[in-house]
Amino acid sequence: MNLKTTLIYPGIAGRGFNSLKQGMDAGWISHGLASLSAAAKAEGFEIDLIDLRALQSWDHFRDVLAERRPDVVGLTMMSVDYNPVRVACQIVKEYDPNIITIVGGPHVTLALEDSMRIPNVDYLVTHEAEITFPEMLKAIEMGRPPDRRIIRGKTPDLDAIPFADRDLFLEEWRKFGYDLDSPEVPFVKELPPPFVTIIAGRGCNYNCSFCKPGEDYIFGKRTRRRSVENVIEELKMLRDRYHFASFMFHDDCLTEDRDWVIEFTRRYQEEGFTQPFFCQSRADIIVRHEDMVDRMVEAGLKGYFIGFESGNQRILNLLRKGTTVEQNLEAARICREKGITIWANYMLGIPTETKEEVMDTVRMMKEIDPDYYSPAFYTPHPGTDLYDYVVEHDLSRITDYDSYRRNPTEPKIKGQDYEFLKWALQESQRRKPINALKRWVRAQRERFTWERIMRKLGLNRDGIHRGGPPATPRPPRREPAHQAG
Ligand code: B12
Repeated sequence: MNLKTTLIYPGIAGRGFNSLKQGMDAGWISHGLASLSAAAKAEGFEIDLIDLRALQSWDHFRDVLAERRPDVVGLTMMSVDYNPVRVACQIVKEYDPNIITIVGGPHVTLALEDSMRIPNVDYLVTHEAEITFPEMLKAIEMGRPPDRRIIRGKTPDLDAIPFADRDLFLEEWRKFGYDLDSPEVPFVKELPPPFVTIIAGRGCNYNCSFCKPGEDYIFGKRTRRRSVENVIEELKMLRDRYHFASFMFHDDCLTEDRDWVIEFTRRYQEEGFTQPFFCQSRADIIVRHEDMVDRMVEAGLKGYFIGFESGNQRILNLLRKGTTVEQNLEAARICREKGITIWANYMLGIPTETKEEVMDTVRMMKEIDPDYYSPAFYTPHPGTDLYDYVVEHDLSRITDYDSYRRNPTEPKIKGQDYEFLKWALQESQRRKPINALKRWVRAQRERFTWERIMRKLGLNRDGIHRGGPPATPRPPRREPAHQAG
C-alpha cells in the first residue's frame, strides 16, 4: 500500500476562509505541520497539505478533499482551531469513513479530555510528534494501526530532525493563486520580502501565569535549543533555496540564553549573512544585557517583540512576568537609542485589574512610544494558571472556542467594563503630540536625505549624472536586407 497523507491547517477561526493574505500572520506557515511533513517525507511518505485559509468554503474543502483522496489526514489544533477541526473531521468521514483522522497540536496536549469529545477522530497525539507521526504512518501502512486512541508523542532531539518543509505550504498556496513574491508574507516595512520564519528552540524558562504551565506540558519545563550550527545550516539552505531578504525568530525564549545569541551573531556574520531580522525579547533581558543587544544590532537585528504586558506593578506580579514597570520603560529607551524597532505586546482587562491600573498601562504606552502597537484583551487560555483562576471564580465569558481568537471587540471575562477597555485600547495607541512630532521630523529627515535628493535629481554621490557621459556614437547599423526599401 502506498500511503497518502494530507495535513490540514485549520487556521480560519480568526479571519475565515479566503484569508491567506489578510493580516500580518495570515501568510505564515505552521512550523508544527511543516516539521511533521519533513519528518514523514524523510521516511519516504507522500505528504500534501490543505490550508483552509486558501479555500473559499467548506464546499470547496469537500472538492479539494475528493481530488486529493488521502488515506490519512493529520490536523493541528490550537484551542482556537477546535471548531474548524471538528467540521473538517466530520466532512472527511462523510466523504470516506475509511480515511484515518489524526489530530495533534497544543489543544490536544493541554485539554485532552475536551479534545477526546470531538467526533470522527481516530487518534489524538499529545506532545511533539516528529518521531511518533512517521511511526504511526508506518504502522498504518503495514496494516497494523495503533490500537490505542491516545498516543503520547516522543520528544525529539531538535538537531536530529529535518528542517521544516516550507514547500508544503508554498506549493499549496500557489495552487490557489496565491503566487506570493515571498515565501511568507512580511508584516513590517523593516523586513523586506522574501521573508521567512524560523524557530531555534522550543519551550520557555519563564513562568507567566497567562501562559504557564501549558507550554511546559507540550515542550518540557526548560527551553530546548537547537545548536547554533544547526540554525546556521538552515539559514544557508533558506538563502540558497528562497534567497530570503529578512527573517523572524518565532521562539518564545531566544534572548534569555546570552551565550547562544552571541555565538549565533558571530556565526551569522561569519557566514556572510546581512539580512535583517526580528525576534522576541523581554524588558529585563534588554536592560541587563545591553552588550548582547549591541551584538544583535551589529548582526542585523531590526526589531524586538517585547511583552510589556502592563504598566502596573501589581498586575505584572499577578501575571508572574518577572519584570518591573521601570524595566519596561528603560528597555524602550535602550531600543530607541539603538534604533531598534519596538513591537509592543500588552494586555488590558486582566482579572482583578481596576480602571486605574488599566490607565497605568495607557500612560506607560505613551512613554514607551512603540513603533507598532499590539494590544489584546486578556483571554483565558486552557492549560494556564490564570485560566484556572478565571474558571474557579466563574469569571469566563468565553462561550465558544472561536472566542480564543484575538479580537479587541469581544468581551473575554466578567468584572471588566469593555466599553471603557475599548476606549483605553484606542487611547493607549494615541501618541503624545511631542512624540508624534518627533516621529514626523524623523520621517521627513529620512525622506529628504542627500542621497535620496541626489537620486531624485538623477545624480550620483559626486554630483555626476548617473547615466555617465554620453556613449561614443556607434556607426550606423546596416539595415537587414529584407527591410531595405
Ligand atoms: C508562532 C506562533 C503563533 C503564530 C503562527 C501560528 C502558526 N501558524 O502556527 C501566530 C502569531 C499566528 C500565532 C497566533 C496565535 N497563537 Co500562537 N503561538 C506560536 C508559537 C510561539 C510557536 C508555534 C510553533 O511553531 N511551535 C513549534 C511547533 C513545532 O510546535 P507545534 O506547532 O506545537 O507542533 C508540535 C506538536 O504540537 C505536535 N503537533 C502539532 N500539530 C500536529 C498535528 C498532528 C497530526 C500531530 C500528530 C501532531 C501535531 O507536533 C508538532 C511537532 O513536534 C506558540 C508557542 C510555542 N512555542 O509553540 C504559540 C501558541 C501555539 N499560540 C497560542 C495562541 C493562544 C495563539 C492565539 C490564539 C493568540 C491570540 N489570541 O491571538 C493566535 C491564534 C491564531 C489562529 N490560528 O487564529 C498558544 C496556544 C495555546 C492553546 N491553548 O491553544 C501557544 C502555545 C502560546 C502559548 N503558550 O500560549 N501563534
